[in-house]
Amino acid sequence: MTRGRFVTFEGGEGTGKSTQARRLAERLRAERGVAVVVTREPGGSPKAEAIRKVLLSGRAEAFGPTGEALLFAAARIDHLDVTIRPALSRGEWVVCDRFADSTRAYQGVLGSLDPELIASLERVAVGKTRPDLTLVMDLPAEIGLARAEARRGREAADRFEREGLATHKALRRAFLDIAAREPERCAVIDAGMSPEAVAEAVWAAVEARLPSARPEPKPSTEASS
Ligand code: Z5A
Repeated sequence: MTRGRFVTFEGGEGTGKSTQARRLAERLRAERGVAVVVTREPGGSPKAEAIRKVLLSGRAEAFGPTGEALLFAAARIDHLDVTIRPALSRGEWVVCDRFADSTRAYQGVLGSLDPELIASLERVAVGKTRPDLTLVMDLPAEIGLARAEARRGREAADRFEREGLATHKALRRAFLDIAAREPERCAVIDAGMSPEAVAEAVWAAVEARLPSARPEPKPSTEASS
């Protein structure tokens, strides 16, 4: 059986990753007829969801930036083992809301972690299961934060949402840097358009980078004279 495709959404807060991950999955099912697993990080498996709670509550901050990065990696190992690799082996597509680029960006920016340490953790946690396509959702940090705040309502901000505007601007740059370094894997999407227009841009990137397997043209049955 052919391995499925692995697509990740990355970018700052409130850039529409969850919205677009859901929309892409629906369109893949409808237009390509493929089975799709929609998942997220941190989380995506029971043990990783438990780690997510600790990370977003801010309780893991006491371990310092390296400790937090190790917890993200531990969650990722379980998520890959339990959810992502089995789905890909079944020939399904996996659409994941955040993945290893978020560790590069967030732990790189927030903890000033050595990129070599982050790369080593990525090698250990991710191994060969790299995304086939990463959609980097790009939006001015002010707009993303305003969207996230409006959606949150009266709920308290989590450990990462509490970071200031300067940090969120640095995160935007970090994601754009990743896309510039790996243009064959990453497509930058203007996330400032309407949800419908963003969905079209996402679909165009998927069609261009991961075209559906077209059937071989049938050999002509006409006798050649
Ligand atoms: N983190 C990390 O540090 N290291 C790691 O390795 C990983 C993660 C994997 C997870 O938070 C946090 O963990 C994350 C980084 C850190 N921190 N932050 N901040 P999360 O999963 O809870 O949150 P998030 O990933 O940042 O997602 P989000 O804030 O929920 O935003 P989103 O998924 O990008 O957007 P959305 O939920 O689709 O949309 C947000 C709102 O905007 C919503 O009301 C939508 O209806 C609206 N929206 C969406 N699209 C549009 C458009 N096009 N126009 C107008 N309004 C829109």
